Amino acid sequence: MIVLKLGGSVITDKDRPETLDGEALERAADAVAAALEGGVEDLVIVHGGGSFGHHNASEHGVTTAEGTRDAGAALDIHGAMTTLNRFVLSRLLERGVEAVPVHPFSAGHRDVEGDLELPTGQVATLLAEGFVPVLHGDLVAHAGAGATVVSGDELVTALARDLEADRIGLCSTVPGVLDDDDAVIDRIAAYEDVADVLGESAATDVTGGMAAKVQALLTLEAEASIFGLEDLEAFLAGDEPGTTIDSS
Ligand code: IP8
Repeated sequence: MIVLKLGGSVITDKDRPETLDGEALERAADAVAAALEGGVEDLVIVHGGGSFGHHNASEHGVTTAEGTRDAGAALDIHGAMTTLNRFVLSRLLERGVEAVPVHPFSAGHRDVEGDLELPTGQVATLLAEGFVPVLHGDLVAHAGAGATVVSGDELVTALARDLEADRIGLCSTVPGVLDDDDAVIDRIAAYEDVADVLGESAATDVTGGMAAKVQALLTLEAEASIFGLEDLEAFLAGDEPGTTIDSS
């Protein structure tokens, strides 16, 4: 099983609120459709927010830790993400991909510690029935805090762990994890390898910066790749483009 994250900044125009990067989204959808036609099975897609969701969340002061108990605010943020999800689904459907939505707001929650609980039975069953489940960064109920943001990266980690993914791909705006000279680092086996480039600690990096991504991916059994849109097809074909993160 492959978990593929399409970065929000890849598929939207980050500078303009609620604007797609239509060309990039179509390119990503083309690559997914081609891979499925070429025999790839069991693909779960997660997309981020980019210019959808983030500005709504910041207008309402909502983060992964700071919640809201205002239903209007919750609907505003969740609604922006479901709007983007519709666009992603429609580009996939147009290409014959059997893509269906799974909205984390209706499925998951955080406990009082902020730890994410995400049931995955529906995702596993959809996969077994031949669908391509498409999840997205969203809000989730958060014990003691109302509703808080769940990022696409957190969903990727939870899905990969629970469904025992074979491969994880993060399609990003950069071609991989970059070193001080902006060259792509080929392989990361331990955080110490990159601590001087990415910073010693990812503790303050809760919203999906590279340090947090790498640290989260290092905790997983499966090999993960971080790559740019130009390498999505290669990743889905089984190559290891960009940076490979493998702690095994
Ligand atoms: O772009 C963001 O998901 P991300 C979700 O993966 C919201 O961090 C609601 C801002």
